[in-house]
Amino acid sequence: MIPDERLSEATLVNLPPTVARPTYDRACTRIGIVHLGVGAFHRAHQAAYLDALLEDAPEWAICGVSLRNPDVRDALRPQDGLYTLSLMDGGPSLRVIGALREVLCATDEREAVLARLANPDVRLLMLTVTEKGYCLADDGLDLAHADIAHDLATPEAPVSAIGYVVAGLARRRALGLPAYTVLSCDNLADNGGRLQRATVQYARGVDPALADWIDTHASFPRSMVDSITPATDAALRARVDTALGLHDAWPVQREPYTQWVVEDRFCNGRPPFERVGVLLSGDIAGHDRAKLKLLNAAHSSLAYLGILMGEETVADAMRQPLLAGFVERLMREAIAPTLDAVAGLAPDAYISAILARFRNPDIRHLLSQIAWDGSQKLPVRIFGTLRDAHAAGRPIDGLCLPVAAWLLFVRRQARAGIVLVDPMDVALREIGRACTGDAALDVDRFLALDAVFGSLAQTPAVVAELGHAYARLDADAGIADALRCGTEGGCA
Ligand code: CS2
Repeated sequence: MIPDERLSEATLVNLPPTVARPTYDRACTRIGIVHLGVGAFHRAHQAAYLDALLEDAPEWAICGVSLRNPDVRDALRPQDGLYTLSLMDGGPSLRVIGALREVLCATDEREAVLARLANPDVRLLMLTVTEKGYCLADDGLDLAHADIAHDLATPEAPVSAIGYVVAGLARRRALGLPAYTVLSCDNLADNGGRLQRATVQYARGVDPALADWIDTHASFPRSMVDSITPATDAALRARVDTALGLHDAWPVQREPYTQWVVEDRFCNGRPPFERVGVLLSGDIAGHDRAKLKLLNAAHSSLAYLGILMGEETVADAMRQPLLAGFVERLMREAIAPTLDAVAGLAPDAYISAILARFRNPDIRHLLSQIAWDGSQKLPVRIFGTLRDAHAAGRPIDGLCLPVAAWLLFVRRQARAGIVLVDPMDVALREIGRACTGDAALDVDRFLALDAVFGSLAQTPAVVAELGHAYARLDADAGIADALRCGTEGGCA
Protein backbone atom coordinates (compact mmCIF):
# COMPACT_ATOMS: atom_id res chain seq x y z
CA MET A 1 0.00 0.00 0.00
CA ILE A 2 1.27 3.47 -0.87
CA PRO A 3 1.78 5.58 2.28
CA ASP A 4 -0.30 8.80 2.35
CA GLU A 5 2.55 11.08 3.30
CA ARG A 6 5.22 12.01 0.78
CA LEU A 7 8.97 12.15 1.33
CA SER A 8 9.92 15.86 1.59
CA GLU A 9 11.92 18.33 3.70
CA ALA A 10 9.01 18.55 6.12
CA THR A 11 8.68 14.77 6.57
CA LEU A 12 12.41 13.94 6.78
CA VAL A 13 12.15 13.90 10.56
CA ASN A 14 9.68 11.01 10.35
CA LEU A 15 12.15 8.66 8.68
CA PRO A 16 13.06 5.57 10.68
CA PRO A 17 16.66 5.56 11.98
CA THR A 18 17.56 2.73 9.58
CA VAL A 19 17.31 5.11 6.63
CA ALA A 20 20.31 7.42 6.19
CA ARG A 21 19.58 11.04 5.31
CA PRO A 22 21.47 14.30 4.62
CA THR A 23 23.77 15.19 7.49
CA TYR A 24 23.98 18.83 6.38
CA ASP A 25 21.52 21.69 6.43
CA ARG A 26 20.13 21.75 2.90
CA ALA A 27 19.01 25.35 3.30
CA CYS A 28 22.66 26.37 3.67
CA THR A 29 23.75 24.77 0.40
CA ARG A 30 24.09 26.70 -2.86
CA ILE A 31 23.64 25.45 -6.40
CA GLY A 32 27.09 25.25 -7.99
CA ILE A 33 26.35 22.53 -10.55
CA VAL A 34 23.81 22.19 -13.33
CA HIS A 35 23.34 18.61 -14.47
CA LEU A 36 21.71 17.79 -17.82
CA GLY A 37 20.01 14.37 -17.84
CA VAL A 38 18.71 13.77 -14.36
CA GLY A 39 17.94 10.08 -14.89
CA ALA A 40 18.51 7.16 -12.57
CA PHE A 41 22.23 6.89 -13.31
CA HIS A 42 22.97 10.48 -12.35
CA ARG A 43 20.88 10.23 -9.21
CA ALA A 44 22.50 6.94 -8.17
CA HIS A 45 26.06 7.94 -9.03
CA GLN A 46 27.26 11.56 -9.28
CA ALA A 47 24.51 12.99 -7.05
CA ALA A 48 25.39 10.46 -4.34
CA TYR A 49 29.06 11.51 -4.43
CA LEU A 50 28.08 15.18 -4.14
CA ASP A 51 25.62 14.42 -1.37
CA ALA A 52 28.55 13.04 0.63
CA LEU A 53 30.44 16.30 0.03
CA LEU A 54 27.84 18.91 0.86
CA GLU A 55 28.55 18.99 4.57
CA ASP A 56 32.12 20.15 3.87
CA ALA A 57 31.50 21.94 0.58
CA PRO A 58 27.95 23.39 0.64
CA GLU A 59 28.49 25.42 -2.54
CA TRP A 60 28.21 22.34 -4.79
CA ALA A 61 24.52 21.42 -4.68
CA ILE A 62 22.91 20.45 -7.99
CA CYS A 63 20.20 21.78 -10.26
CA GLY A 64 19.05 18.70 -12.24
CA VAL A 65 17.61 19.34 -15.70
CA SER A 66 15.62 16.93 -17.87
CA LEU A 67 15.91 17.98 -21.47
CA ARG A 68 12.68 16.39 -22.68
CA ASN A 69 10.63 14.52 -20.18
CA PRO A 70 8.94 16.25 -17.22
CA ASP A 71 8.49 12.97 -15.27
CA VAL A 72 11.48 13.32 -12.94
CA ARG A 73 10.71 16.98 -12.24
CA ASP A 74 7.08 16.16 -11.55
CA ALA A 75 8.03 13.29 -9.24
CA LEU A 76 10.78 15.07 -7.31
CA ARG A 77 9.63 18.68 -7.03
CA PRO A 78 6.87 17.85 -4.52
CA GLN A 79 9.63 16.03 -2.58
CA ASP A 80 11.92 19.11 -2.56
CA GLY A 81 14.32 17.13 -4.76
CA LEU A 82 14.73 14.36 -2.16
CA TYR A 83 14.73 10.70 -3.25
CA THR A 84 15.96 7.36 -1.94
CA LEU A 85 19.02 5.47 -3.14
CA SER A 86 18.99 1.74 -2.46
CA LEU A 87 22.33 -0.12 -2.52
CA MET A 88 21.79 -3.75 -3.45
CA ASP A 89 23.99 -6.36 -1.86
CA GLY A 90 22.53 -9.04 0.39
CA GLY A 91 19.70 -6.84 1.62
CA PRO A 92 19.29 -3.20 0.65
CA SER A 93 20.69 -0.25 2.55
CA LEU A 94 18.72 2.94 2.03
CA ARG A 95 19.88 6.54 1.92
CA VAL A 96 17.89 9.68 1.18
CA ILE A 97 19.91 11.93 -1.11
CA GLY A 98 19.64 15.70 -0.72
CA ALA A 99 22.06 16.95 -3.38
CA LEU A 100 19.35 17.95 -5.89
CA ARG A 101 18.25 21.36 -4.71
CA GLU A 102 16.31 22.13 -7.88
CA VAL A 103 14.80 20.02 -10.65
CA LEU A 104 13.77 21.60 -13.95
CA CYS A 105 12.39 20.36 -17.24
CA ALA A 106 13.81 22.28 -20.21
CA THR A 107 10.79 21.85 -22.46
CA ASP A 108 8.58 24.13 -20.35
CA GLU A 109 11.19 25.88 -18.17
CA ARG A 110 13.78 26.88 -20.73
CA GLU A 111 14.32 30.36 -19.35
CA ALA A 112 14.84 29.02 -15.83
CA VAL A 113 17.46 26.59 -17.13
CA LEU A 114 19.31 29.29 -19.08
CA ALA A 115 19.15 31.69 -16.12
CA ARG A 116 20.57 28.99 -13.86
CA LEU A 117 23.41 28.33 -16.33
CA ALA A 118 24.22 32.06 -16.25
CA ASN A 119 24.19 32.22 -12.45
CA PRO A 120 27.66 33.16 -11.12
CA ASP A 121 27.46 30.47 -8.41
CA VAL A 122 27.30 27.80 -11.12
CA ARG A 123 30.80 26.70 -12.05
CA LEU A 124 30.26 23.19 -13.34
CA LEU A 125 27.89 21.76 -15.96
CA MET A 126 27.71 17.96 -15.98
CA LEU A 127 25.94 15.66 -18.43
CA THR A 128 24.52 12.15 -18.52
CA VAL A 129 22.50 12.27 -21.72
CA THR A 130 23.53 8.82 -23.07
CA GLU A 131 25.49 8.23 -26.26
CA LYS A 132 22.73 9.48 -28.52
CA GLY A 133 22.29 12.73 -26.58
CA TYR A 134 25.54 14.13 -28.00
CA CYS A 135 24.31 14.08 -31.63
CA LEU A 136 27.75 12.97 -32.80
CA ALA A 137 28.83 11.70 -36.17
CA ASP A 138 32.10 9.86 -36.83
CA ASP A 139 34.08 13.04 -37.33
CA GLY A 140 32.37 15.45 -34.93
CA LEU A 141 28.90 16.89 -34.63
CA ASP A 142 26.08 15.40 -36.71
CA LEU A 143 25.04 18.57 -38.50
CA ALA A 144 22.18 16.71 -40.17
CA HIS A 145 20.63 15.84 -36.79
CA ALA A 146 17.22 17.53 -36.51
CA ASP A 147 17.95 18.91 -33.03
CA ILE A 148 21.28 20.42 -34.08
CA ALA A 149 19.72 21.93 -37.21
CA HIS A 150 16.96 23.37 -35.02
CA ASP A 151 19.41 24.82 -32.49
CA LEU A 152 21.68 26.35 -35.12
CA ALA A 153 18.63 28.16 -36.50
CA THR A 154 17.46 29.36 -33.06
CA PRO A 155 20.45 29.13 -30.69
CA GLU A 156 18.76 31.13 -27.95
CA ALA A 157 15.94 28.54 -27.75
CA PRO A 158 17.82 25.24 -27.84
CA VAL A 159 16.54 21.68 -27.50
CA SER A 160 19.79 19.66 -27.67
CA ALA A 161 22.31 19.17 -24.88
CA ILE A 162 25.05 20.88 -26.87
CA GLY A 163 22.63 23.70 -27.66
CA TYR A 164 22.17 24.28 -23.91
CA VAL A 165 25.91 24.00 -23.16
CA VAL A 166 26.57 26.76 -25.69
CA ALA A 167 23.54 28.96 -24.92
CA GLY A 168 24.61 29.03 -21.26
CA LEU A 169 28.21 29.90 -22.17
CA ALA A 170 26.98 32.62 -24.55
CA ARG A 171 25.01 34.25 -21.74
CA ARG A 172 28.00 34.09 -19.40
CA ARG A 173 30.28 35.66 -21.98
CA ALA A 174 27.76 38.46 -22.58
CA LEU A 175 27.52 39.06 -18.81
CA GLY A 176 31.30 39.07 -18.35
CA LEU A 177 31.16 35.91 -16.20
CA PRO A 178 33.78 33.19 -16.29
CA ALA A 179 32.98 30.03 -18.26
CA TYR A 180 31.99 26.79 -16.53
CA THR A 181 33.64 23.39 -16.79
CA VAL A 182 31.64 20.97 -18.93
CA LEU A 183 31.97 17.42 -17.58
CA SER A 184 30.57 14.54 -19.62
CA CYS A 185 29.74 11.49 -17.48
CA ASP A 186 28.60 9.22 -20.30
CA ASN A 187 30.01 5.94 -21.56
CA LEU A 188 31.98 7.28 -24.51
CA ALA A 189 35.73 6.95 -24.97
CA ASP A 190 37.30 10.43 -24.88
CA ASN A 191 33.91 11.80 -23.79
CA GLY A 192 35.35 15.20 -22.84
CA GLY A 193 37.41 15.55 -26.01
CA ARG A 194 34.51 14.61 -28.26
CA LEU A 195 32.17 16.95 -26.43
CA GLN A 196 34.67 19.81 -26.63
CA ARG A 197 35.15 19.39 -30.37
CA ALA A 198 31.41 19.11 -31.00
CA THR A 199 30.65 22.11 -28.78
CA VAL A 200 33.20 24.36 -30.45
CA GLN A 201 32.05 23.18 -33.89
CA TYR A 202 28.45 24.01 -33.00
CA ALA A 203 29.40 27.36 -31.43
CA ARG A 204 31.27 28.28 -34.61
CA GLY A 205 27.99 27.91 -36.48
CA VAL A 206 26.38 30.32 -33.99
CA ASP A 207 29.13 32.93 -33.63
CA PRO A 208 32.85 32.37 -34.40
CA ALA A 209 33.94 34.78 -31.64
CA LEU A 210 31.91 32.75 -29.12
CA ALA A 211 33.57 29.55 -30.38
CA ASP A 212 37.01 31.07 -29.80
CA TRP A 213 36.01 32.24 -26.32
CA ILE A 214 34.76 28.75 -25.41
CA ASP A 215 37.89 27.16 -26.80
CA THR A 216 40.04 29.44 -24.66
CA HIS A 217 38.02 29.68 -21.45
CA ALA A 218 35.91 26.56 -20.93
CA SER A 219 37.33 23.14 -20.09
CA PHE A 220 36.00 19.68 -20.93
CA PRO A 221 37.64 17.04 -18.71
CA ARG A 222 37.21 13.39 -19.61
CA SER A 223 35.66 11.10 -17.06
CA MET A 224 34.97 7.42 -16.52
CA VAL A 225 31.85 6.50 -14.58
CA ASP A 226 30.95 3.05 -13.35
CA SER A 227 28.14 1.58 -11.28
CA ILE A 228 25.50 -0.88 -12.38
CA THR A 229 22.14 0.85 -12.08
CA PRO A 230 19.07 -1.21 -12.97
CA ALA A 231 15.98 0.81 -13.84
CA THR A 232 13.53 1.47 -11.01
CA ASP A 233 10.94 -1.31 -10.81
CA ALA A 234 7.79 -2.02 -8.82
CA ALA A 235 9.69 -4.16 -6.29
CA LEU A 236 12.03 -1.28 -5.46
CA ARG A 237 9.16 1.20 -5.12
CA ALA A 238 7.28 -1.09 -2.76
CA ARG A 239 10.39 -1.87 -0.68
CA VAL A 240 11.31 1.79 -0.31
CA ASP A 241 7.81 2.98 0.60
CA THR A 242 7.54 0.27 3.25
CA ALA A 243 10.95 0.99 4.74
CA LEU A 244 10.44 4.77 4.75
CA GLY A 245 6.83 4.76 5.90
CA LEU A 246 6.58 7.62 3.38
CA HIS A 247 5.90 7.61 -0.35
CA ASP A 248 8.90 8.25 -2.60
CA ALA A 249 7.66 8.76 -6.17
CA TRP A 250 11.00 7.85 -7.76
CA PRO A 251 13.62 5.92 -5.78
CA VAL A 252 16.71 4.60 -7.57
CA GLN A 253 18.96 1.59 -7.01
CA ARG A 254 22.50 0.51 -7.79
CA GLU A 255 25.12 -2.02 -6.84
CA PRO A 256 27.41 -0.99 -3.95
CA TYR A 257 30.44 -0.82 -6.26
CA THR A 258 31.00 2.60 -7.75
CA GLN A 259 33.86 4.33 -9.49
CA TRP A 260 34.40 7.83 -10.89
CA VAL A 261 37.67 8.84 -12.49
CA VAL A 262 37.94 12.45 -13.66
CA GLU A 263 40.64 14.42 -15.45
CA ASP A 264 41.64 17.26 -13.19
CA ARG A 265 41.03 20.08 -15.69
CA PHE A 266 38.43 22.43 -14.19
CA CYS A 267 38.40 26.00 -15.48
CA ASN A 268 36.34 27.52 -12.66
CA GLY A 269 37.10 25.59 -9.46
CA ARG A 270 35.82 22.15 -8.59
CA PRO A 271 34.25 20.20 -5.74
CA PRO A 272 36.86 18.60 -3.45
CA PHE A 273 36.10 15.29 -5.14
CA GLU A 274 39.11 13.47 -3.68
CA ARG A 275 37.42 13.54 -0.25
CA VAL A 276 34.67 11.18 -1.42
CA GLY A 277 36.73 8.71 -3.39
CA VAL A 278 36.66 10.25 -6.88
CA LEU A 279 39.95 9.49 -8.56
CA LEU A 280 41.39 12.68 -10.06
CA SER A 281 43.91 12.03 -12.71
CA GLY A 282 45.98 13.79 -15.36
CA ASP A 283 44.93 11.42 -18.11
CA ILE A 284 42.09 8.95 -17.81
CA ALA A 285 42.12 7.67 -21.39
CA GLY A 286 43.25 4.18 -20.41
CA HIS A 287 40.60 3.84 -17.71
CA ASP A 288 37.67 4.87 -19.86
CA ARG A 289 38.69 2.57 -22.72
CA ALA A 290 39.24 -0.42 -20.42
CA LYS A 291 35.82 0.03 -18.83
CA LEU A 292 33.98 0.47 -22.12
CA LYS A 293 35.78 -2.32 -23.91
CA LEU A 294 35.56 -4.84 -21.08
CA LEU A 295 32.54 -4.17 -18.87
CA ASN A 296 30.24 -2.49 -21.36
CA ALA A 297 31.16 -4.79 -24.25
CA ALA A 298 30.55 -7.82 -22.02
CA HIS A 299 27.24 -6.32 -20.90
CA SER A 300 26.02 -5.81 -24.47
CA SER A 301 27.18 -9.33 -25.37
CA LEU A 302 25.24 -10.81 -22.47
CA ALA A 303 22.22 -8.72 -23.45
CA TYR A 304 21.88 -9.82 -27.08
CA LEU A 305 23.07 -13.41 -26.64
CA GLY A 306 21.14 -13.78 -23.40
CA ILE A 307 17.90 -12.50 -24.92
CA LEU A 308 18.28 -14.92 -27.84
CA MET A 309 18.60 -17.68 -25.22
CA GLY A 310 15.43 -16.54 -23.45
CA GLU A 311 17.14 -15.09 -20.36
CA GLU A 312 15.81 -12.03 -18.56
CA THR A 313 18.51 -10.54 -16.34
CA VAL A 314 22.31 -10.29 -16.29
CA ALA A 315 22.50 -12.61 -13.27
CA ASP A 316 20.25 -15.15 -15.08
CA ALA A 317 22.48 -15.00 -18.14
CA MET A 318 25.55 -15.52 -15.94
CA ARG A 319 23.95 -18.70 -14.60
CA GLN A 320 24.20 -20.19 -18.10
CA PRO A 321 27.63 -21.82 -18.02
CA LEU A 322 28.13 -21.62 -21.78
CA LEU A 323 27.27 -17.95 -21.93
CA ALA A 324 29.24 -17.01 -18.80
CA GLY A 325 32.23 -18.96 -20.11
CA PHE A 326 31.97 -17.26 -23.49
CA VAL A 327 31.85 -13.78 -22.00
CA GLU A 328 34.81 -14.51 -19.76
CA ARG A 329 36.89 -15.79 -22.70
CA LEU A 330 35.76 -12.82 -24.75
CA MET A 331 37.13 -10.41 -22.15
CA ARG A 332 40.31 -12.31 -21.28
CA GLU A 333 41.35 -13.64 -24.70
CA ALA A 334 39.83 -11.36 -27.32
CA ILE A 335 39.56 -7.95 -25.68
CA ALA A 336 42.22 -7.62 -22.97
CA PRO A 337 45.14 -8.25 -25.38
CA THR A 338 43.99 -5.28 -27.50
CA LEU A 339 44.10 -2.82 -24.57
CA ASP A 340 47.02 -0.51 -23.87
CA ALA A 341 48.55 -0.96 -20.42
CA VAL A 342 46.94 1.35 -17.83
CA ALA A 343 48.83 2.33 -14.71
CA GLY A 344 47.10 0.92 -11.63
CA LEU A 345 44.80 -1.40 -13.59
CA ALA A 346 45.49 -5.15 -13.67
CA PRO A 347 43.27 -6.55 -16.45
CA ASP A 348 42.92 -10.06 -14.97
CA ALA A 349 41.75 -8.84 -11.58
CA TYR A 350 39.56 -6.19 -13.21
CA ILE A 351 37.85 -8.85 -15.34
CA SER A 352 37.32 -11.14 -12.34
CA ALA A 353 35.73 -8.26 -10.44
CA ILE A 354 33.41 -7.47 -13.38
CA LEU A 355 32.29 -11.11 -13.57
CA ALA A 356 31.56 -11.14 -9.84
CA ARG A 357 29.50 -7.95 -10.19
CA PHE A 358 27.51 -9.46 -13.06
CA ARG A 359 26.76 -12.48 -10.85
CA ASN A 360 25.33 -10.38 -7.98
CA PRO A 361 21.97 -12.10 -7.39
CA ASP A 362 20.57 -9.06 -5.57
CA ILE A 363 20.64 -6.99 -8.74
CA ARG A 364 17.82 -7.53 -11.23
CA HIS A 365 19.39 -5.83 -14.21
CA LEU A 366 17.20 -6.48 -17.24
CA LEU A 367 18.98 -7.53 -20.40
CA SER A 368 16.31 -5.61 -22.32
CA GLN A 369 17.49 -2.38 -20.64
CA ILE A 370 21.08 -2.96 -21.74
CA ALA A 371 19.84 -3.88 -25.24
CA TRP A 372 18.56 -0.33 -25.78
CA ASP A 373 20.37 1.89 -28.26
CA GLY A 374 22.51 -0.84 -29.82
CA SER A 375 23.27 1.39 -32.81
CA GLN A 376 24.91 3.88 -30.45
CA LYS A 377 26.51 1.48 -27.99
CA LEU A 378 28.11 -1.20 -30.15
CA PRO A 379 30.35 1.17 -32.13
CA VAL A 380 31.94 2.48 -28.91
CA ARG A 381 31.92 -0.82 -27.04
CA ILE A 382 32.94 -3.43 -29.63
CA PHE A 383 33.69 -2.08 -33.10
CA GLY A 384 36.96 -0.38 -32.10
CA THR A 385 38.22 -3.62 -30.56
CA LEU A 386 37.15 -5.51 -33.66
CA ARG A 387 39.15 -3.13 -35.87
CA ASP A 388 42.20 -3.36 -33.60
CA ALA A 389 42.03 -7.16 -33.34
CA HIS A 390 41.73 -7.49 -37.11
CA ALA A 391 44.61 -5.07 -37.74
CA ALA A 392 46.79 -7.05 -35.31
CA GLY A 393 45.93 -10.34 -37.01
CA ARG A 394 44.14 -11.64 -33.91
CA PRO A 395 41.02 -13.87 -34.05
CA ILE A 396 37.78 -11.95 -34.52
CA ASP A 397 35.20 -14.74 -34.36
CA GLY A 398 34.36 -14.18 -30.68
CA LEU A 399 33.98 -10.43 -31.19
CA CYS A 400 31.67 -10.94 -34.16
CA LEU A 401 29.28 -13.17 -32.22
CA PRO A 402 27.62 -10.45 -30.06
CA VAL A 403 27.39 -8.15 -33.08
CA ALA A 404 25.63 -10.87 -35.04
CA ALA A 405 23.40 -11.49 -32.02
CA TRP A 406 22.36 -7.83 -32.15
CA LEU A 407 21.45 -8.14 -35.85
CA LEU A 408 19.39 -11.22 -35.12
CA PHE A 409 17.76 -9.50 -32.15
CA VAL A 410 16.79 -6.56 -34.39
CA ARG A 411 15.45 -8.91 -37.05
CA ARG A 412 13.34 -10.83 -34.53
CA GLN A 413 11.96 -7.69 -32.90
CA ALA A 414 11.14 -6.24 -36.33
CA ARG A 415 9.39 -9.43 -37.41
CA ALA A 416 7.37 -9.44 -34.18
CA GLY A 417 6.40 -5.79 -34.80
CA ILE A 418 8.11 -4.64 -31.59
CA VAL A 419 9.43 -1.07 -31.51
CA LEU A 420 13.13 -0.88 -30.65
CA VAL A 421 14.40 1.59 -28.10
CA ASP A 422 17.01 3.03 -30.43
CA PRO A 423 17.31 6.36 -32.24
CA MET A 424 17.68 4.35 -35.47
CA ASP A 425 14.56 2.30 -34.77
CA VAL A 426 12.84 3.04 -38.07
CA ALA A 427 15.82 2.21 -40.29
CA LEU A 428 16.72 -0.87 -38.25
CA ARG A 429 13.22 -2.30 -38.29
CA GLU A 430 12.92 -1.73 -42.01
CA ILE A 431 16.09 -3.76 -42.53
CA GLY A 432 14.96 -6.36 -40.00
CA ARG A 433 11.68 -6.82 -41.86
CA ALA A 434 13.50 -7.17 -45.20
CA CYS A 435 15.76 -9.95 -43.86
CA THR A 436 15.10 -13.39 -45.33
CA GLY A 437 17.38 -15.59 -43.24
CA ASP A 438 20.11 -15.73 -45.87
CA ALA A 439 23.01 -14.80 -43.59
CA ALA A 440 25.26 -13.10 -46.12
CA LEU A 441 22.44 -11.02 -47.58
CA ASP A 442 20.97 -10.11 -44.19
CA VAL A 443 24.35 -9.01 -42.84
CA ASP A 444 24.96 -6.91 -45.98
CA ARG A 445 21.66 -5.14 -45.47
CA PHE A 446 22.67 -4.09 -41.97
CA LEU A 447 26.23 -3.18 -42.96
CA ALA A 448 24.82 -0.64 -45.41
CA LEU A 449 24.07 1.52 -42.34
CA ASP A 450 27.16 3.61 -42.76
CA ALA A 451 26.54 5.75 -39.65
CA VAL A 452 26.73 2.59 -37.54
CA PHE A 453 29.32 0.35 -39.18
CA GLY A 454 31.58 2.80 -41.03
CA SER A 455 34.72 1.15 -42.35
CA LEU A 456 33.87 -2.28 -40.88
CA ALA A 457 31.58 -2.82 -43.86
CA GLN A 458 34.64 -2.55 -46.14
CA THR A 459 36.66 -5.12 -44.18
CA PRO A 460 36.04 -8.45 -45.98
CA ALA A 461 37.23 -10.63 -43.07
CA VAL A 462 34.78 -8.92 -40.69
CA VAL A 463 31.92 -9.13 -43.19
CA ALA A 464 32.57 -12.83 -43.72
CA GLU A 465 32.90 -13.60 -40.01
CA LEU A 466 29.70 -11.70 -39.21
CA GLY A 467 27.93 -13.82 -41.82
CA HIS A 468 29.24 -17.04 -40.19
CA ALA A 469 28.29 -15.90 -36.71
CA TYR A 470 24.81 -14.86 -37.85
CA ALA A 471 24.23 -18.19 -39.61
CA ARG A 472 25.42 -20.17 -36.58
CA LEU A 473 23.22 -18.25 -34.16
CA ASP A 474 20.22 -18.52 -36.48
CA ALA A 475 20.51 -22.28 -36.91
CA ASP A 476 18.34 -24.53 -34.73
CA ALA A 477 20.09 -25.01 -31.40
CA GLY A 478 22.88 -22.90 -32.91
CA ILE A 479 23.48 -20.61 -29.98
CA ALA A 480 25.03 -23.23 -27.75
CA ASP A 481 27.19 -24.38 -30.61
CA ALA A 482 28.27 -20.84 -31.42
CA LEU A 483 29.07 -20.08 -27.78
CA ARG A 484 31.28 -23.12 -27.51
CA CYS A 485 33.40 -21.80 -30.35
CA GLY A 486 33.70 -18.44 -28.67
CA THR A 487 37.19 -17.09 -28.83
CA GLU A 488 39.04 -20.38 -28.59
CA GLY A 489 40.84 -20.00 -31.89
CA GLY A 490 37.90 -20.24 -34.24
CA CYS A 491 35.08 -22.57 -35.15
CA ALA A 492 34.81 -25.44 -37.51
C1 CS2 B 1 25.06 -0.88 -19.36
C2 CS2 B 1 25.63 0.29 -18.57
O1 CS2 B 1 22.87 -0.20 -19.92
C3 CS2 B 1 23.99 -0.45 -20.35
O2 CS2 B 1 24.26 -0.39 -21.54
O3 CS2 B 1 26.10 -1.54 -20.00
O4 CS2 B 1 24.68 1.19 -18.18
C4 CS2 B 1 26.42 -0.21 -17.36
O5 CS2 B 1 25.58 -0.81 -16.41
C5 CS2 B 1 27.19 0.91 -16.71
O6 CS2 B 1 28.01 1.53 -17.66
C6 CS2 B 1 28.00 0.39 -15.55
O7 CS2 B 1 28.82 1.40 -15.09
